[in-house]
Amino acid sequence: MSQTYYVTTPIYYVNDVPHIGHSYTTIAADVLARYFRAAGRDVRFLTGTDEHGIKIVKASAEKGMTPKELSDQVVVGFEYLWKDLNISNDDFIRTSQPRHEKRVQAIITRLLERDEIYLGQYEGWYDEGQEEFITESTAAENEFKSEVNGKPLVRYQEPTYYFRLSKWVDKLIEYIEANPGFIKPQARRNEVLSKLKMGVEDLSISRHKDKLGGWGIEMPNDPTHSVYVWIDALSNYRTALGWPEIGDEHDATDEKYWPADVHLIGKDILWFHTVYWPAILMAMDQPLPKCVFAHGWWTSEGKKMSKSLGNFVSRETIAEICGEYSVDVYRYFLLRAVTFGADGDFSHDALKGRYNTDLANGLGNLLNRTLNMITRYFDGVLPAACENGEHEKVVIDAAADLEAAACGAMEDCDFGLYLDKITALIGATNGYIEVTAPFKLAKDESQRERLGTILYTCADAVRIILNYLSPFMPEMMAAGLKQMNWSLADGQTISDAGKWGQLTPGQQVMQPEPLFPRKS
Ligand code: ME8
Repeated sequence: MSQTYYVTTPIYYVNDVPHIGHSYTTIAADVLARYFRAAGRDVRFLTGTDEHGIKIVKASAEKGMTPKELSDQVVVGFEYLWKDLNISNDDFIRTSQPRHEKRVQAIITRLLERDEIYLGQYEGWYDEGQEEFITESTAAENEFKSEVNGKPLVRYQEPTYYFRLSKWVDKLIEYIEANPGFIKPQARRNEVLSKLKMGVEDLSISRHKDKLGGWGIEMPNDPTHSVYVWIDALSNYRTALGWPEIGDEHDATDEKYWPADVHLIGKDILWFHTVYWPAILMAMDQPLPKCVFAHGWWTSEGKKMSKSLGNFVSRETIAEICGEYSVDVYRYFLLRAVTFGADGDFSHDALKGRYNTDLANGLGNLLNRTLNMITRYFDGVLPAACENGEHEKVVIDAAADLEAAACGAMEDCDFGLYLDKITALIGATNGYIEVTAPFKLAKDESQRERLGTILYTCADAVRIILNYLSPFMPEMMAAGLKQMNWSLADGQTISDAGKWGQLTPGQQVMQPEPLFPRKS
């Protein structure tokens, strides 16, 4: 049985349309899923939508729709976007699905049975945009406005069920300190630890049903209350795997994938994923996810994205970008432009610059030059490498370095390191062509063998580069590998294919068709 790999994205709210931020997390998850599938792991990749909560109720009322109608409409936008961006998710969970709703009730029942939930009275501030309770001191610090969207906080006063979160704080701190890889990047881990050490109150986990117009998951012990949307939403990572068992056809179907290898999230929802979710799992004696990775925030053209500023990168804008460059280039850009974990800015200029430097001048040029020279000097038949010397060693070492680093980089969600190793190999191979000057050797018949060695070396380096870039740019890399007339053998993993010397001399390659024409 192959080792499992379970990657998730946040489930996105349906009160707003999909945009670049959502696409970022989902593309990152897709790259991981594609990489680990190619590495021979048994992968589960989950995404979906978060459809309950006060903000969906309000957004639908503003549009004169029911929450269900709004969800059904917006979910289509997400599904289309994922299809357009070549997202290979194995499941798409909607929190309004019975498979999820019934299991959330089963989770609450377990917590009730363990006396982890009690009835109390809530009075305090609530950020309806974030669906988050805000303490008196934080509310005052932010002038009683949302830290995220600046809208006024709302005063809530109602009987509510509480989860005994405070009871788990010491265990959580202990766990986070003992498991340095649990929260990444490290700065986020430190942030959570210091906030936890300041003390945490019990968590209100129900809402009076009237407030939600009946939309939400009913508390199994009290029909007048609905489950707090974050408890409902976080549970999706387990309910989608058929846990807990409730006697339907989904029972335990995919439980082998738990614990998740990584929950990818944006930094805005770090606390929910690294405090509420693990505490709930601990309270049920369940294993915790291996890692929660919080990436940074995208602005657009130097400013926070907003529809009124005209810099909102919507699904339509993404479609335009993909039309001009290609889906693969968009995917590559998002993960190459900023270190995963840091904030980034999207701009058309940055995209064009990156495209021309990395793809047109770097990779595209290397592929074209290599295939052109094989076509011109050897009638498109790949020559053999005879003797490798010091110049070949530079390229072969860069390829070995990539092969050695790739899997670890992906385990760490370190797309930057992974792509740096690829860029280094592209640079080494382009540099190798400059130094060995095959176009000069081609004029000298006595240098045929040497010329063959050089072109074989370039071709194998290109093959390895295309192989390793496939999770990022699946379609364009497949087109490149087709030009090279090479494909993975049955059962061969991405790491097997990353080893040097797998092209067969005597094999015909195709005339190059530029994959990345330069943009002016
Ligand atoms: O928070 N830059 O849903 P949501 C980068 N339903 N990433 C961004 C972004 C930006 N400007 N804007 C959004 C929710 N994101 C909850 C999650 S999970 C159990 C429940 C991405 O629709 C990023 O991944 O507000 C962020 O965490 C997520 O969208 C928030 O999506």
